[in-house]
Amino acid sequence: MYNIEVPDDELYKKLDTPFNKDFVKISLKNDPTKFCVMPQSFVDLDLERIKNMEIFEDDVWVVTYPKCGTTWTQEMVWMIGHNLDYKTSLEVLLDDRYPFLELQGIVPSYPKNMFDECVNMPRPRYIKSHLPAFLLPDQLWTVKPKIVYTARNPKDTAVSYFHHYHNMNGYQGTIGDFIKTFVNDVMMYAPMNNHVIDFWNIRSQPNILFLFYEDMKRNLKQEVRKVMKFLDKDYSQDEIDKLCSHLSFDSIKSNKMINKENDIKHLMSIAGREYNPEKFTFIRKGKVGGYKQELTRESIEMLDKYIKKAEFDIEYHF
Ligand code: PPS
Repeated sequence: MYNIEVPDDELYKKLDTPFNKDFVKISLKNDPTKFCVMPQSFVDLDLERIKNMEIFEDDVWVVTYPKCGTTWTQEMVWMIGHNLDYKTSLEVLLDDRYPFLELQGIVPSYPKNMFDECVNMPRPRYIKSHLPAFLLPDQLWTVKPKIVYTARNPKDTAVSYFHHYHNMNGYQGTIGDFIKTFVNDVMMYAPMNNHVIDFWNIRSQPNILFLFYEDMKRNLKQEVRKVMKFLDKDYSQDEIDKLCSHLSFDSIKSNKMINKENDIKHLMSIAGREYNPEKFTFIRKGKVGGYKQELTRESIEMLDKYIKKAEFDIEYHF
């Protein structure tokens, strides 16, 4: 079903970090345009078991390309799906309420078997993944549980991904080099364009809700209402206002159940580095258009070309 290719390209090697290395290009044998770059450990651990995973119609998935507002979307969807259960939300880590399916495949030293965690969750299961559509479980497309997909403009996504890679994964290269790997589709989870297109093309199916990070920034209440409708929930205006405060940038940033502080500390200690919240926090800037302050003209042009290359009818709001 798949071709697993070990790419002979210097750019891939630049991305090796203590957490993710030995990247391979996984493609569909009968359609090589469907490909994704992942570490070999993902192939060894997760590829087959995820493909064959049993899906239930009451699952609620959040799927995104990395750094598109996954965590924010997860908390919004979880709260709306759980009758605004603040008590549990404030007591249980989001990563335990909404586990990350392929985390062990991409970080093999991660102490939990995340696949088993997801499989064995009490139903309805809430599951996060960054995998592209063609690597997700086959049964997703027949059982059709609810899937919320969030997209973000690739320029802010790439910058956010750089900071993640630099601070959490130990990437030593420059931001300019990172953008090169991003637009050349050799980044982990690349290509971003195809990732988004595959969900954009099925966005009108009733079990898919396609959101934009930028819309959440501009009018969170409106996006909350979309999710309520999608999950058949009804809350009062006051409840929606309270939820939007809970989901605000400052609130998420200071919420230890959501801001991944412990995970970052753990990952950085494995890499022999010290966590310093003055330098990096997972909930970092939370801006639309923040790339303008961080990228050179050359990198912006590269990303503009990359977006154009996709030739889809999505208009990103920068
Ligand atoms: S990951 O690692 O892929 O799961 O990361 P992900 O959660 O997708 O993306 C992290 C970025 O989302 C921003 N974020 C927010 N922005 C605005 N408002 C709220 N409430 C919020 N919560 C998370 C976070 O700051 C990261 O973006 P950057 O640009 O790096 O700040």
